[in-house]
Amino acid sequence: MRILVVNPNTTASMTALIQECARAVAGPGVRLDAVNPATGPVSIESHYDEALAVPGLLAALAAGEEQGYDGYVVACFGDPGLLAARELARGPVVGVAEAAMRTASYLGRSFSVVTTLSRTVGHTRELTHAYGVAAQCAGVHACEIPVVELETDPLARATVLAACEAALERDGSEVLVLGCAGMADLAEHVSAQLGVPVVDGVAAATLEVEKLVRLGLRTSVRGEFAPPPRKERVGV
Ligand code: 2AL
Repeated sequence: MRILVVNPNTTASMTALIQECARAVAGPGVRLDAVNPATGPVSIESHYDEALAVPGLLAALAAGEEQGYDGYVVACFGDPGLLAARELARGPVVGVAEAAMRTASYLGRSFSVVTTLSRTVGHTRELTHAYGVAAQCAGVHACEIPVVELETDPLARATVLAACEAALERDGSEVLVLGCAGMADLAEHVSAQLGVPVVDGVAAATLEVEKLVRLGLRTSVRGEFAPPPRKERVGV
């Protein structure tokens, strides 16, 4: 089985981290690669960034289809372009936000999300409704660390941990979801410190894709997610 993880931002060091965290959970017999687009924003933390990142994500997916991957992970917590990606790929496509939130819903009555900047909170809330888990999401909180600074700020780990602790306290929740693919390596540390399950979407989405492929399940092409209609798309 071959799984392609697409980091839709262009920061190669983050792609390497994502690949390492995805490979750490993938089962035997899974060949997993991670890529990022050559052009686009270095991080995705606004609607504008999302819109600009989607063409590169779709190009990476189209290349993956030519190379025969069995399934895909969209590794950004806004799940940008996820539905378009489903139209393009033969195999299943899972976003890290949807996988993380659905996984968290198995583990307690309520979960809290800790994300990067407060401007992404609204979009994350919208996703909880889209995925049908809004009733279980007790809160979405920002740690106010820009995505690229998760790698460079020596205080990032401590700041994320403090935001997670505050979120549990404020929401009275039982489970944490890390709201950025760039936090993928923090789940174990935060869980050990705070004594609650902490879900990283990169790991959750990787195993979700692996499960779907193993079950022989693919995106339905009966309706909405059929390949997009053939037509001229000027300049694309
Ligand atoms: C993200 C993410 O996962 N990758 C990225 O560039 N931005 N999410 C976020 N909430 O900032």
